[in-house]
Amino acid sequence: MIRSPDTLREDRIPPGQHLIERWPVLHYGEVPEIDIDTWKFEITGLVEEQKELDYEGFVELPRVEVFSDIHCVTRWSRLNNTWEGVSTRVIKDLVKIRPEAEYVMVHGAGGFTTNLSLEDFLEEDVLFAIKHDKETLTPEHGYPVRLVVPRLYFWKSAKWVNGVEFISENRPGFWESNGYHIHGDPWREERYSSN
Ligand SMILES: Nc1nc2c(c(=O)[nH]1)N[C@H]1C(S)=C(S)[C@@H](COP(=O)(O)O)O[C@H]1N2
Ligand SMILES: [Mo]
Repeated sequence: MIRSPDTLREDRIPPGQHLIERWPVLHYGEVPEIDIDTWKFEITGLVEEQKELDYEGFVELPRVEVFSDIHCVTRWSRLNNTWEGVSTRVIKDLVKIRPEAEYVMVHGAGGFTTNLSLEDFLEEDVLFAIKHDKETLTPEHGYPVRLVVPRLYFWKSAKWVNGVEFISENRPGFWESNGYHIHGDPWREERYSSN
């Protein structure tokens, strides 16, 4: 089990956050209906050869478990989450990325996007999760696959993920184009782009 480093802090609640026990559901638009038989995960952009996985291929990949805290920009934090899924490092190793690749755009159903530096994307505690606290993700929380980026605000943890695109320059994703910070470190309160 990989422990996200922020869970080892003496005070685990970032500035301006408060603790909650339940797990709220937050997203733009409707919960998409996903047909697992036609679902695809695409690895595109600055790669030597694009790669596509179906659900069977995805769940056969080696898994990791990550223990992390959730910090939502709307000021709630939920501690002690266990995730199971595929490390972003395993996904990266399925392709040969070009040296110009320095950022990623993660894509979700309905055209959702979120941007990350390659460095943030490849941290040890970042994964494409299929389970939360031992249970398969529910549709509202991102079934079949969601990204989890424990060290950044939770809007970066894209639900209903269907691909990752390697890119050379940083570009804002969906929430980042709608007022949220381009990076989103909760410990520095990188909440909004006016920061
Ligand atoms: N596809 C998609 N993923 C998304 C969002 C969204 O609108 N669409 N919203 C983000 C935001 S703002 C938050 S706070 C978290 C909420 O995840 P939860 O509903 O599992 O708590 O999902 C993130 N992932
Ligand atoms: Mo959010």
